[in-house]
Amino acid sequence: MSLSRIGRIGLVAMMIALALPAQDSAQVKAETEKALRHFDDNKFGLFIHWGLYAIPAGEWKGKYVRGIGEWIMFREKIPVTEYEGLAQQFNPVKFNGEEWAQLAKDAGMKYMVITSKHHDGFAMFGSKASGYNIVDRTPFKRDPMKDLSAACARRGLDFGFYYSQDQDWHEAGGRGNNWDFPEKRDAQPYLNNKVFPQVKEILGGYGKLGLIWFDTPGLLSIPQVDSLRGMVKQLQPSCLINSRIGHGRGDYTQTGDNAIPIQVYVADGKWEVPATLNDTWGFKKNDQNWKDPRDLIGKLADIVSKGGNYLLNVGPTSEGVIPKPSQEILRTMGKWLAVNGESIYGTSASPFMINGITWRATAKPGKLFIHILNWPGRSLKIEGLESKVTRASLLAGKAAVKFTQKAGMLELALPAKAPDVNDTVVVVEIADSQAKVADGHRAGQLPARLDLFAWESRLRGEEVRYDFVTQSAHGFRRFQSETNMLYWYPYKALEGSYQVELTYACDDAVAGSNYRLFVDDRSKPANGSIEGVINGTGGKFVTVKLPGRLDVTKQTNTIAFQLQGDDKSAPMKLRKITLVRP
Ligand code: JFZ
Repeated sequence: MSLSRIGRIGLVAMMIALALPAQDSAQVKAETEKALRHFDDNKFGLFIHWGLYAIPAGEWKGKYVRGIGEWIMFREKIPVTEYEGLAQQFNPVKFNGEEWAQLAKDAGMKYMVITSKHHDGFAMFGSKASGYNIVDRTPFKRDPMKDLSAACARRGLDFGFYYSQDQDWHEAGGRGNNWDFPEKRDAQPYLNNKVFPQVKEILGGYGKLGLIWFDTPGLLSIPQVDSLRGMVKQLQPSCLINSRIGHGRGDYTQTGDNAIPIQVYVADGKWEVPATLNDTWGFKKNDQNWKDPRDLIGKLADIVSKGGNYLLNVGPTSEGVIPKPSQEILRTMGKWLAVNGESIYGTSASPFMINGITWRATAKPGKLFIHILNWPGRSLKIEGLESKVTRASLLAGKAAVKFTQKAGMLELALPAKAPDVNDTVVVVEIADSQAKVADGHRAGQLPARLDLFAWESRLRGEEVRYDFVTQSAHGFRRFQSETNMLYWYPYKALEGSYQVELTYACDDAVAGSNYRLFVDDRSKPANGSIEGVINGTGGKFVTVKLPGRLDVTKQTNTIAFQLQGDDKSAPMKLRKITLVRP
């Protein structure tokens, strides 16, 4: 992985510049690179957020609490002494590690990551370093992580732990709890007495760990983070560390939650998208906003075509049950993967730039897998392929697909209807080991007009919905503390100044709200924004040119769309924005 080597050289240069002691040995480097290749082949994993927050499950003192369930202690400023009481009620009698591991296996997942300690500070494993743990404080009295890690090992699933290293609302030295503890904190005693010993415990007691998933790096210093990294690599050199350890000390990158880069993204090494099946990580009893398996299968193909892994989350109940809808969704994905896995596992990213939502490509030597996500009818045209195609066939059932190829245009003859509405994969065999793609079509380049569809965005907010029939999102509600919106993530792919077009539909009766399309975050309109009024379209989809320009830089994290002022036009249907190079 040459590109991650670039990252590593940068890291080493930085370490030398700062004269830091912790530097990976040759052995650690070699083991890490091998583990990264293995991790890259895995593509698909199960994330599990499980903790005391599954008891309140999104409700506190009879009141519904908006937002992600595992943050309830923070949102409600629940005193440590009161939150601690939850431990006495935590009794997951229905927990069965074999069943959880088997679900991951049935879903076609290759690895599992579970919360050993989330921001609430409660250890979900037997810890000697802190009495605030599942064995010592709950009626359950057992360490479920022992069962789970063994069940994963038996099935050949890589096992990893999430560990919140900086935020810990249970400790004065941890970050985040300013309702029980003074604002000023000293992190070092907390690190020495809790974090370092617990990280040793999770590395020592559960067999070989595929990875450690740190989170929300905040105010830990570079030397503190280096100690943490050094400790992990000393105990298990092949254990991967994610980027949320902070200060660029990870082995691979996390995108934001549910955040998918809009183009092929391989410049900064391996990455992973952590994502939810509904709108929470930890269990919330009222959250039934489940994603459609078709959406998730498409997102898996999309992410893999761009070079990433997909880490999909479930939030088990306090009884130890993974919600039924989550199980059903994952098993549906597993059925698709059982037939089409060859087009996902062990593949490399698309050699083509991403343009539209009709198809994506993944690759193996001598082969392209064309994932058809939105059925184009009897013909699919793929522009820019210069390698000679020798054969094309459906991956499911192996039936041959007729094709023609002339002047850099491959045309596949397809059935009128999608054989698999989730993602029909066509295997295109080529005469070259690596596909040759013409200038203007290659990954890393952009078309003159770039459509950013609602399907490719992150739907932010509990009321936003996507509709496959109209290929649009709606439900742009506004609340006092938050606003529903769509986010697109450029990940360095999009530098430029663009004219923008908006494709949407709005019934006249609900027209009139103001909209805002902007880059970066809500608070600073740094790179400017485009604002205007949502006019009625008689319910029909129209494309309108917006005034002004949108400037996107390498540092731009997000492009976002939201309503402003009132949300009368919330039911409007937004299909896409188009960035046009002037
Ligand atoms: C963090 C946690 O706070 C959350 O509870 C959950 O565990 C999630 C997986 O990770 O939340 C984040 C962290 C980083 C970003 C967004 C949410 N980010 O970088 O966009």
